[in-house]
Amino acid sequence: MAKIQSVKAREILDSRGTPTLEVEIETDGGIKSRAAVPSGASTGAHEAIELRDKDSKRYLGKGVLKAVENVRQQCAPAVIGMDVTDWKKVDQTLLNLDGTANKSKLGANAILGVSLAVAKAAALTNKQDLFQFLSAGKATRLPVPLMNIINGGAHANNGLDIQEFMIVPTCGGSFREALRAGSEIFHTLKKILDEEGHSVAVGDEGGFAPKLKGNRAALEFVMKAIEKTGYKPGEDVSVALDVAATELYEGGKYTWEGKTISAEQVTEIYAGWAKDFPLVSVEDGLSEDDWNGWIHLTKTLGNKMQLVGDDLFVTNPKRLKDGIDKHAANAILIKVNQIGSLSETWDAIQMAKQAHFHTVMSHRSGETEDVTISDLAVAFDCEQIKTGSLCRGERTAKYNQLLRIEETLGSKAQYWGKKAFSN
Ligand code: 2PG
Ligand code: MG
Repeated sequence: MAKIQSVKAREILDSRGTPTLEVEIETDGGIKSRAAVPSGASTGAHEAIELRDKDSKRYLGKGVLKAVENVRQQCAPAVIGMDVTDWKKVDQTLLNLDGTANKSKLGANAILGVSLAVAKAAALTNKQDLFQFLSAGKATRLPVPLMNIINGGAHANNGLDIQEFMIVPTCGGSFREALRAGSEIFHTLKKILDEEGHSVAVGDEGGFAPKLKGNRAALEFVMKAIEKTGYKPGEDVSVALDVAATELYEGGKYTWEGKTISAEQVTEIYAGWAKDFPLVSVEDGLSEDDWNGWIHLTKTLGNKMQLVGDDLFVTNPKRLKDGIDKHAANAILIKVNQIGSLSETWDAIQMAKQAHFHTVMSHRSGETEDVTISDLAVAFDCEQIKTGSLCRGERTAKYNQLLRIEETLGSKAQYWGKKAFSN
């Protein structure tokens, strides 16, 4: 048993230069841990509340000093003295303290910072890595990375409707080799874009953000890069999208490359692309409250590809249950700050697994150097992880942590590979 002795919080900057919150825990055994909270741009309406100061005199209203104060004044006194290894009980204490359905009292950022720092302190107390502690030493599988090499939507200003064009290296038999494939393709893409006179500046998640003719053109560039690097599309490396379609939705319709179209028409576009490209996964292909559209999409394409609910589910077991019951989507994106505690993240993953939904651990577009999600992906046996492109330190930090985990596992390590997409 190790007791929580102190809980500190501070305002730091995320990868966009916007404030976010960091929490530090110290136990009576002298263990210290630290966790930072990520932040989204294309946030779903049903996410837990990220508390911001709205004081226009500081950080354009985006300061998080209120959340910092909530950790210091409310969370700290409630959890000091508790057993740090009983992280679920600590989480429950925080949830009770907040008492709201969407964490609007303390802020999901305040609660999550404490929740993650406690889990890390617990692992250190047990002299284990976080992934080992959370899986009771059982975790052995490394997730397939969905690597976002062309950025659009809310993450770039290049006019592309679709937010993320991702490569999916299932080849190589290990995470390390899959990462190499991703990096090589990323560099080839840079060369091709440059040769054709396009910008190779990057967006928020480290993918290139060229001004292209449209979504199909972006997919064609990705395909060219895969082939030119020497990988077989569909065999070694596939393609995935995060459409973030909530951002395109208004009045029951979708604005798509200047036209207004229905959910059925959007579904037809994906069906067409699935014929032309090795498209294995589409995330948020439709908007967060377009349940009828999602049901149609899942009926039409659900047996051909992975359909991931991000804004649709917001890592919330209640919304996920609706999706499972309605046969909407067949996979869930997992973002710790959408729900705001580690325990509830775990609950969402368990529910997804029982329903045979695939799970994709995910970063946010606003990240920090904190690499907790890499450990969570392995600990909770998520088939896939989405953590950006092959540049920008806050993205590569997560890949580098997965390399360390794979090395720690040694001969026990397995790579999810193609199985990550099978039923
Ligand atoms: C998403 C994420 C992460 P954001 O939509 O999946 O890629 O973006 O954090 O801006 O919501
Ligand atoms: Mg998304």
